[in-house]
Amino acid sequence: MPIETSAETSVETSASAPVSPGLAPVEPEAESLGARYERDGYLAPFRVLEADEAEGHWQRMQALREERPEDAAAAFSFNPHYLLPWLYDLARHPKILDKVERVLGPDILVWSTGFFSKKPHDPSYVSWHQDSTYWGLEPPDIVSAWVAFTPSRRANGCMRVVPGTHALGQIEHVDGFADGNLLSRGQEVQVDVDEADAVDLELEPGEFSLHHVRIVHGSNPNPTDVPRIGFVVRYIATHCRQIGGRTPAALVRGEDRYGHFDPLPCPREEFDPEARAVYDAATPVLRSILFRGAAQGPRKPS
Ligand SMILES: O=C(O)CCC(=O)C(=O)O
Repeated sequence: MPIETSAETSVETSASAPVSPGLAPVEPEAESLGARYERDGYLAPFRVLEADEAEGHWQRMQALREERPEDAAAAFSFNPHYLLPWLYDLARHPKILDKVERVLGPDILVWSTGFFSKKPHDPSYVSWHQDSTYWGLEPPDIVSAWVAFTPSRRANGCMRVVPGTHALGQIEHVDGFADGNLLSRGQEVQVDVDEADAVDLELEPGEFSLHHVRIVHGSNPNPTDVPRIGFVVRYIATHCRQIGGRTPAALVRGEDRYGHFDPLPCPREEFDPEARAVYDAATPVLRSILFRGAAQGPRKPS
């Protein structure tokens, strides 16, 4: 049982943590974050971007949808960091990696990224699920960072987690493919989730949360005027293996002593041809892993 300290009861929310000149980072925080993550399966909130930087990213997304609608739709629906340097850079941002390192250790790869977007008055939702179900990765030393580009609150359908469920092991899921479900297969856990047990991970623009690959989580529709846009980065420890195919991953911290993944370089510019070639080769392999055994394939990007 972790010993409760003041560091454990107030998770640092910004880069403004007190730092004494000449002193190394305060190690007790590292221990307490690790213990809290081990117990709850999530950590939040932390800040990675200032609010205006997050707004800038959201505006660049909207501009790209105007300038290059097909490229943007494809990229925003699957692994945009392969094609957009500013999202690759966000995925390797030291402020996120400093927290990820606390829970995965020093050697970290980015395996994938994606968006979970809900427009104003959007009925889309995310069914209760565990990420580990179809990713074909083991062991489950995998954590996702959910970065808010817009406010993400209970009112507009923020992500919700059920603390402690990461310790239940892999739970059976059924694919629903329901309209409005943002998950690729509309998968849902086959256990009753008591809504009263769920915690809302409310975030302001530029903040992020971390969640374990096995935690049960989901989200409700957005009935408000405020869009809810989240950029998700899935981090794996370098010892993880991909079952069912060889895929790329970006080494973002430490050393890869295992070589289970092909290196993924940062694109030199938006949609640069070399990056696109890597994307076009990797995407069918990844989709075949994610849709293994499914009754239907991926929906078209919107
Ligand atoms: O954004 C959401 O509502 C769900 C996100 C999610 O399922 C994930 O990041 O794993």
